[in-house]
Amino acid sequence: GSHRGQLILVEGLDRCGKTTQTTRLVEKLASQGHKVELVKFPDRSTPIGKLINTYLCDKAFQLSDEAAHLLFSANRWELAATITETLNQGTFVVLDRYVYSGIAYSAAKGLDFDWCASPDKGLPQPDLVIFLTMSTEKLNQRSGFGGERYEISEFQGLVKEKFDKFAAMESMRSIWNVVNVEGKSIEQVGNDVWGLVEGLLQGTSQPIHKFLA
Ligand code: Z5A
Repeated sequence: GSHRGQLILVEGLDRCGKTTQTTRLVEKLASQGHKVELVKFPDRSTPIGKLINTYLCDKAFQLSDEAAHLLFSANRWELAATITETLNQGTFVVLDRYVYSGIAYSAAKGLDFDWCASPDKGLPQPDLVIFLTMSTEKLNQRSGFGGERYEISEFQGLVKEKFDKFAAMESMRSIWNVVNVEGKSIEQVGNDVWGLVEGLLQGTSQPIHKFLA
């Protein structure tokens, strides 16, 4: 059969460079003549995305952690059919955050990990996950926060722990790749990312896998 595009996800802790790297990757793929689209989650332009944007920006807008979690997942389901169609047309899709962020942040707030994973079950599973990481100590320096630093660092540590659960999962083993960005320039991280993507450029005849299904 004909080849579909690959679903490539860049995940990671806050301010590790996900947006910088997904933007660069899409530009590089396009400049080499590949059809490619960038999808950033949360996508704040959709009906549910607009609610998420209000939740993230307006502290007066209160939502339970559970309700917020379900909105982030619903935001991915809003775009799932479009992503699938795009891949099937032979176009690559590069994702900036996805299900792993959704589960890691909510579980770090104290929600049950499996409960968090269940609304995302069945979403298109990435063919490649590139997880950008660095020590929470260095991350803290990049974020430039003052008095709240300790709390933020503690939460980031919890988020990191939850992300690490995926790295250990059998179903993720073949797709999960860690890139340590500590002390590396944007170009150096870009080279590491390209090294992982380079082997996938012909697309694939594999069906799109479903997350945790
Ligand atoms: N969230 C959730 O709870 N559930 C979900 O399901 C999803 C998300 C999808 C907003 O996400 C919040 O939503 C987020 C998770 C939660 N909560 N927090 N915090 P978002 O993706 O919209 O967040 P963001 O603020 O746009 O992304 P980010 O993580 O803060 O940044 P980034 O994309 O990883 O990094 P960047 O913008 O590319 O770079 C950050 C800065 O570092 C920037 O000034 C760069 O120029 C600089 N940078 C980048 N690379 C380097 C290197 N190599 N060296 C030095 N400096 C660098």
